[in-house]
Amino acid sequence: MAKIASELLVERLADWGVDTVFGLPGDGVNGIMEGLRRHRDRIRFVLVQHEEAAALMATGYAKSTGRLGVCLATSGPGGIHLLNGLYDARMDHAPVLAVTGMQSTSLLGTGFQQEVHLERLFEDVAEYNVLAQIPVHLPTLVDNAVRTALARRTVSHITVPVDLQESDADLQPYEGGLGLGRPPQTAPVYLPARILPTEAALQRAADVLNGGTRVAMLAGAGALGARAEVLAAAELLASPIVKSLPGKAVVPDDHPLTTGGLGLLGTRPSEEAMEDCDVLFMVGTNFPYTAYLPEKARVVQIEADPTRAGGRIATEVPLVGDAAETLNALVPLLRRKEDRRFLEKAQRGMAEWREGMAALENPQREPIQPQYLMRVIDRLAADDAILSTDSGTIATWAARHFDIRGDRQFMLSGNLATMAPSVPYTIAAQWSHPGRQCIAFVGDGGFAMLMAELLTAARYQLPIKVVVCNNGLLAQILWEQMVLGYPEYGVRFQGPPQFAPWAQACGGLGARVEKPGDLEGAVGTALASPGPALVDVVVNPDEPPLPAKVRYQQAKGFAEAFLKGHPRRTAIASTLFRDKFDQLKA
Ligand SMILES: Cc1cc2nc3c(=O)[nH]c(=O)nc-3n(C[C@H](O)[C@H](O)[C@H](O)COP(=O)(O)OP(=O)(O)OC[C@H]3O[C@@H](n4cnc5c(N)ncnc54)[C@H](O)[C@@H]3O)c2cc1C
Ligand SMILES: Cc1ncc(C[n+]2csc(CCOP(=O)(O)OP(=O)(O)O)c2C)c(N)n1
Ligand SMILES: [Mg+2]
Repeated sequence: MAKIASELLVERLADWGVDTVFGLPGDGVNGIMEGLRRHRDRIRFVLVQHEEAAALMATGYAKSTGRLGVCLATSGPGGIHLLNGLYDARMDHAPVLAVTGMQSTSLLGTGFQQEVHLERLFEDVAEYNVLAQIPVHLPTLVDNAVRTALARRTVSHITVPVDLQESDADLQPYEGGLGLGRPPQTAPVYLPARILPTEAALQRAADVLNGGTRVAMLAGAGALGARAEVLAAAELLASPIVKSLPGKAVVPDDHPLTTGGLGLLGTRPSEEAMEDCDVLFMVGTNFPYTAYLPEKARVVQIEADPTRAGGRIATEVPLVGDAAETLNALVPLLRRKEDRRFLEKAQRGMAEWREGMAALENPQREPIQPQYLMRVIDRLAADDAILSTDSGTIATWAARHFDIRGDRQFMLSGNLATMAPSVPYTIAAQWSHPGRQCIAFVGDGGFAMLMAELLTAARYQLPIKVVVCNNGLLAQILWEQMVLGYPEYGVRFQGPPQFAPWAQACGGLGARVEKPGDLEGAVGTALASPGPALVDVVVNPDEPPLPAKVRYQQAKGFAEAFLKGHPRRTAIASTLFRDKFDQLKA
């Protein structure tokens, strides 16, 4: 059997260590599918139901393993479907390669069926973006694409015309030109460089940090591999560790040095630490909500990408380097702070905050409080569970009522903030971490968008767990409308939809829970079940995801929406009253 050009592409991906391609075939990639079939001992093809999910799986694979994620889609509509997942990868700095099909070279420019120029469409999302033209350069295009994705933690894209995919691998290119270049021959090698700030820069940073009396650290996704170093620095500096949401797993939530998150989903002591600190120490974060950053503090930042060092706030010492290595070099220059009052105040605030949050996890209340649902999952999940959540109020409950402990990981679509990533993320996480518990905590709106992927989980016997926080509406947007002073509009589905029958139809376990007393049993059974399992939990739709400090404008908007005739004002007011009552009682 003569080798076809697609095999050059597939073999080279395997040489790079790629073991999985998430995708869906079509007439635009039949040649590549044949290449994958011929090399199925080296790379597994995971068939999905929707290409958006394939791209999100590639992103989830990259986020949960730190390795390159790869997805495949056919020409035209297949490629177009990938886009949202690719933007998620790009914006959260996950290395992902997309391979797509393109119409035959002989037809390009004729407006043929599915002649969508994906290399133009992907111009904005893909940093390396190329239309392959001849077999002999395919390995080099793969080398360039993979190296770019890894080095810049971004998206690469190769689109391959169908005739090229099926052509002989040794088909020779046209000859011509001045003959100054050979057909490329490169190697599948990328060795990351070690980047460390200079001694002088480290000393400047240490001087600012040692000079502060109230240092607050803000740690983000870039510090996920630097737990010990972050803790060592914070301990010396007597600094509360505030975490961005994607950085939730940097340190455990019950560690005495952390005050949890910052922003709308954050905690009050984190907000206060930002307001009162005299030095802000940012580590591996590009935190976007600048209104939550201090107005006056001196700023030191550790950031791996020089283009983002100092990119959010006026920064005195932007240190370019890896979080763990830079902290290792910096810690010997730090003096242990004797005055630990700033940290102690944050710790008192945090103890109070956690009590207030626990009071909202009331197991008696009916309908079920989403906070209670999240805490039940937290209590029953393994110490190395991987939890993914979607955009919506679910993100608030996950931020505040699910604790990182042990080796738990946490994923969400941070900067794109798309709905529906967590079922695909969870499938990819389960695929790459077969022994771990992988849980998707989703809203009814987000789950319905990509719920077909339960079929994918069942097809590959992946024992993923899905918990639907089912309020029958797009709650996040309802609350946003109210904060703006608008009564709700266009956010309510017809009753909380039924998802358990769908899970059963996919061959998994499916349970519906409406009574709080049934919750622990149902979640426990799902977590223990050997196959995919879904628990559809009807929760209180009137529970607002309140910010830690309600600002005047937010309260005013709420009141205005009530006055303009919000249809559920009585139910919402009664929920707010019961929340306050539970907290006072505690
Ligand atoms: C519904 C919803 C609500 C949200 N609410 C909040 C909220 O209240 N609070 C919140 O924090 N977020 C929230 N987010 C997420 C938010 O939009 C941003 O995605 C997030 O704040 C960015 O976190 P980050 O800076 O840690 O991650 P990123 O933006 O990914 O930045 C990480 C930085 O670390 C750098 N880096 C990577 N590796 C290293 C390394 N080894 N060493 C050093 N640097 C490195 C990267 O170059 C990058 O600049 C929400 C998202 C959703 C979907
Ligand atoms: C693809 C996409 N469409 C729309 C939005 C805007 N949006 C953000 S959260 C949200 C509601 C999500 O509803 P659901 O999944 O039910 O979660 P809930 O807020 O009800 O907990 C919407 C519509 C988005 N972020 N992404
Ligand atoms: Mg909902």
